[in-house]
Amino acid sequence: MPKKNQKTTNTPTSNNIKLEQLENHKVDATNEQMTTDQGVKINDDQHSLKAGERGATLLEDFIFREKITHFDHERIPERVVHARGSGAHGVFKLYESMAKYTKAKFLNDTTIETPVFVRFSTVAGSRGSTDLSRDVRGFAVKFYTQEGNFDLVGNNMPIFFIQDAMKFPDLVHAVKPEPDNEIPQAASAHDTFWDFISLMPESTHMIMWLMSDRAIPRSYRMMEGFGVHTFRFINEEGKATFVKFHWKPVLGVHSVAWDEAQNISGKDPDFHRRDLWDAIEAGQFPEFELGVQIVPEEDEGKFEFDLLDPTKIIPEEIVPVQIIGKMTLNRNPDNFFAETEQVAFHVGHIVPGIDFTNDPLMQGRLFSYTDTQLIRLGGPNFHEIPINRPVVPVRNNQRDGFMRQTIDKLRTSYNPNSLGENYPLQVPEKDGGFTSYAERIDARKVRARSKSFQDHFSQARLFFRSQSAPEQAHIIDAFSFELGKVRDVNIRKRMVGVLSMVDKKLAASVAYALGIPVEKPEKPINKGIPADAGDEYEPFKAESSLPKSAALSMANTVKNTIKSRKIAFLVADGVDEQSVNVVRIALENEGAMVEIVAPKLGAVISKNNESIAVDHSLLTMASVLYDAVYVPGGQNSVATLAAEANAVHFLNEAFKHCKAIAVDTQALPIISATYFGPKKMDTKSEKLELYEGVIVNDKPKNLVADFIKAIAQHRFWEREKYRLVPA
Ligand code: HDE
Repeated sequence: MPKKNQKTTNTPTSNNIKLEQLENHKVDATNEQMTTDQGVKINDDQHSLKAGERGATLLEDFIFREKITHFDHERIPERVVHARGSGAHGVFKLYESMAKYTKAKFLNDTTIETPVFVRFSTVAGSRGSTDLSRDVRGFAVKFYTQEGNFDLVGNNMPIFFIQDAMKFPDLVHAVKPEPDNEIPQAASAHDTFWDFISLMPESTHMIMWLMSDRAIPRSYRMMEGFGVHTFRFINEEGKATFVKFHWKPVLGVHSVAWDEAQNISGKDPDFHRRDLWDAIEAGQFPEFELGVQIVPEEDEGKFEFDLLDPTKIIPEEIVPVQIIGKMTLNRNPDNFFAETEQVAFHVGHIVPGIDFTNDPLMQGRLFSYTDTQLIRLGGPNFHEIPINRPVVPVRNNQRDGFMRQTIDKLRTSYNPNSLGENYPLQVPEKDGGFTSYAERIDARKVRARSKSFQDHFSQARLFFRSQSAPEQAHIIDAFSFELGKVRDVNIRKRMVGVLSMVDKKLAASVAYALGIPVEKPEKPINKGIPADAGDEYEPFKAESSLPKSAALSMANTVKNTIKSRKIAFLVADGVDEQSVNVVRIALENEGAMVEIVAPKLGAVISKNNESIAVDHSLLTMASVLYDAVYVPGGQNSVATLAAEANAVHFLNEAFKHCKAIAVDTQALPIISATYFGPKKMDTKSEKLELYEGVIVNDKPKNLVADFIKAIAQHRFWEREKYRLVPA
């Protein structure tokens, strides 16, 4: 395991065949001389060539021209969606063979370690936008399998806004900054987005997820991933089975509070990117288990929703998620542009044993991804960019095009041919040649949508009702915030009308916050379907037969670990080093990361004259960048902190965001200085539980167990009801 602060990028590539392949493309200028792109050694990189010291620059200066020209062309277009992302290398290991369902080799053999490259992203913001916007997160995984690349290009939400790819440009135009003033950046809280959404009731289920805390993850390492569409597995006998893919983070699914998200966006807009990078550098490798929901083909019609409808989940209570393997991200990229920016995912990159379905969203995606890479990466040879290359040979008759790297030696670039003995040869199915699933189709060409796609509210309702009380409150707040930013009152009203189809309490609470009445949803509520419904059309009111699904609430997630959680220790001169060390060691033993935060940088001198290095000053860090905070004892330290506005604010904010707070009993004066601290306290009692997750103890050893338990809980949302802190 690499030591803290040691770049994993320097660690050996071990037996990861993709990393070995990438090694061939890497250069390191250490101990090397500077040259031009043509390999000519450069003598002066400081001055352009001039006609005299004070004269004009000469056109013949090929060194200057080359440098500036290259610089002028450094930028490529950012992705039209998912522009901001962060990548990591890793491996995927199968727990149990899926041979019964799929012939994909990487899902058959538990001894194979498949290299992967993952890119997590936000959707709406541009490349330089904040990580913490309320948004869907992309979760794209490229498996470099022995049968070619398989890309699972998913999101952290299991459904999507629209049912037909035809509407994707409309959706994206609506959510992107408005066209006249390019406002707002990376935010859905504006008129055009809600205008569109309020007219597209098929988006209601997705909107519930987007307004939930899932849209503001604590970390890329703590969110689920979903393939969204129903795919097909195909086994050796050619039998097809429907499959939905899930990624489950080993650390559980956790998020931040909305107020916190907005603060993080200012204090550290790279929060998720940094968190992913730092965790990997510290050897706290992010892990995600791969799960599948398997549905026999014969059961396609057995559900109260259509398996091809990407606005629906298959509730886990109906078809359990079977965990089949684990992905571990264990290496940061060496070069952001070469790897994270140039990686090109495509839902159409599949391998034998996996196939598509007729989900109309998926079908549209099959066109879009190559098309977008052609412009973004500049031509048809983007598969030759090192990060995109399969780890198996690529041989075909595709030729030429911008930036072709391969030097094809054969005279023939067509098939059939006799001059080149017909090479490269087609491969029979039994030897691994890809064949498409021979789905029977007998249909008319129509522009239409199946009636089985018309229930837009039952799963939105299922989602809302499956949430814990605090999660429901957050959803109400999120709608109130977003629609509160909408200026057109008709859009607000229309949206509240849509919400009334989901849940009366939800609609009434949002309407109250907006100061408007709940009105019947407008007719026709959906401009998209059905086109010929006319005045007769009433929104379809279906009820899910499942009242609740536990898997939908983050309240039920993994809460048994504090691994990789960041804990701030607030200290000043005179701190009791015992009180620091005991707690620090205990937390670090559990895998947490402790940082010493003090009024100024350098070191603090403890009660017994020990020097304790300070990681950050209060000026540069804020509680929103930590999971929990601890104030050790030591009278002078505590007195300094209690008089330090930034320290008191730090605690107030941590309290407001419902985080675990622990204080040595000696540190109670600083609690008294906060909004949530009682003004008078009985410090004689050994253990005080002030509020949920606020732990006071005069013995560091005793404090530790409660503190660890509290951090593992992630948040004490119950505390929000006090509405104490104006911070
Ligand atoms: Fe994408 N999507 N998408 N998308 N998508 C892109 O491809 C598109 C959809 C997703 O980290 C683009 O290379 C259409 C669903 C991820 O590089 C583009 C439709 C899901 C990423 C594109 C969808 C996704 C993209 C932009 C509706 C979850 C980032 C840049 C039919 C299952 C991949 C690019 C990365 C990126 C098109 C809907 C996931 C334009 C037309 C549903 C994670 O091709």
